[in-house]
Amino acid sequence: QPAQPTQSPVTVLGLGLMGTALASALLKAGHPTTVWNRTAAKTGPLTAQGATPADTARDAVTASPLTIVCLTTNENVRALLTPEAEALAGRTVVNLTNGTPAQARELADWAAAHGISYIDGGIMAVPQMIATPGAYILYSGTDEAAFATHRPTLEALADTKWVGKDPGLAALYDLSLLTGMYGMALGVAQAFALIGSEGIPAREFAPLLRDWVVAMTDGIVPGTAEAVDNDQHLTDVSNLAMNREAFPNFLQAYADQGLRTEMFEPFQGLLDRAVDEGHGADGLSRLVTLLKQN
Ligand code: FVH
Repeated sequence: QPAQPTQSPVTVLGLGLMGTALASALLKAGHPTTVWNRTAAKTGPLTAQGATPADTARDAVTASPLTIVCLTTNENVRALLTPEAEALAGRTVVNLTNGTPAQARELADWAAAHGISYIDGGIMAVPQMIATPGAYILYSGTDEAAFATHRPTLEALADTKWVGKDPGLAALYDLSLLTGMYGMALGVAQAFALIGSEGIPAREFAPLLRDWVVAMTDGIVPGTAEAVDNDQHLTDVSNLAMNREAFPNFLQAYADQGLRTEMFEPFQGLLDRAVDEGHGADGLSRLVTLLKQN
């Protein structure tokens, strides 16, 4: 019987909902996994799955060539890793904590100054999706060779998408994708509130709303991309002047139906500015340029 290839050891720092899902996936894929969490009790379920709990973060990072860290914020990551710089030298840190491009670049500079390979990541999944089809994680960092070395391990978590050597890129892609999600979620919330103001059950309205949002997304995303890349925003479909005149009806209807208008008031302001600045004949893609600060 041929011997099974030995899986590479990994350390996971931070065992919140996401860190626990990551460590569990690594264990299921056969990786010797060392775990550490500020609140030690959270190591229990993973220890039962075969993980090795470490008493200190230092013990944890020295147990493996690769440390995956997933805390609440990058401020916490910085505070946790700073005293461990020497122990991490010559090893790789993959930081899957949500953060900004600037934070990722700062952590990468700190790591480079201490001989640590730093890869930043953005998880495009909720914990329940880890190690299931459809989940993926964005990665970027100056040391692409370190990513190549650890890619087989990282594949145990989710599909890997390398987005470039600038450490800030994974966060940029992550926040941009989540921005699209939040925009959609806000619209969906207002739509359910509006339809529900007349007692129509959300469940009854949901199929209509879902199909509408999917169809609009299929049209708007590629159409906006074309317009932005060609810097050509004129439209014969639905221009900003028309939208500016129509949108007060929406705000009025929200108020008439007993709803708050705070979420969509800024949109009226943006439409007003677009038309006032001479873009009335353009489509909604023009808003992309108007969102830039001068
Ligand atoms: N959960 C999700 O759906 C999203 C999916 C996309 C990625 N996000 C980001 O992942 C990071 C962690 O999220 P999480 O869901 O695991 O968060 P929590 O369950 O709240 O766990 C937080 C862990 O962070 C530890 N921690 C907090 N502060 C410190 C600190 N100063 N020093 C050391 N560890 C710290 C905390 O430890 P404890 O409270 O248990 O002691 C947890 O292990 C996050 O960036 C999401 O945006 C998740």
